[in-house]
Amino acid sequence: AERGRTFAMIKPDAYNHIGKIVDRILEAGFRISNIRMVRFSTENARQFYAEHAGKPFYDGLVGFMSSDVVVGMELVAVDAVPKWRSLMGPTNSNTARNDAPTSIRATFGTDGQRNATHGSDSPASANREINFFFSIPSNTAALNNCTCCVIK
Ligand code: YYY
Ligand code: MG
Repeated sequence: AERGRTFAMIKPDAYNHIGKIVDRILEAGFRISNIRMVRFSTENARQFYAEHAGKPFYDGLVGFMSSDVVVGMELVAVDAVPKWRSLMGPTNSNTARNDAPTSIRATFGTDGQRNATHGSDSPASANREINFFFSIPSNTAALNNCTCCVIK
């Protein structure tokens, strides 16, 4: 088996669980080789999920993904792509609670849209997603303007 990389992202609904999710990633033996917080514009979200354009859930997904900040990570491990997808669990968090009750999506997600994390589906997707994510221009104003949490 060879070491490879994948792209992981903590979605807006899991903002309050960033630390716990990063802990699970490290405890599972991944190396975090890059990490960044970004607020997706609508256009960023449309591009990131371009493969789903035209599907009934696309507009809702784009709105959700641009509703608050995300944390993207480049993860390195042996068989990184399937290893991270297995740690996340099934796409729908309700399915995850039945089929993989200790998974990240079972623990921190809500439903078929608000499912806490993203993971690449292949090494080619990982390359594309890492290049895309770490090339988004920084916008610190957007990071400070979150509407769903209160700065104490
Ligand atoms: O790769 P993964 O995230 O597990 O699922 P995809 O089929 O690629 O869908 C991407 C994303 O879209 C999913 O994480 C939630 C959302 N979504 C949705 O809102 N409703 C669906 N019926 C299917 C997917
Ligand atoms: Mg996918």
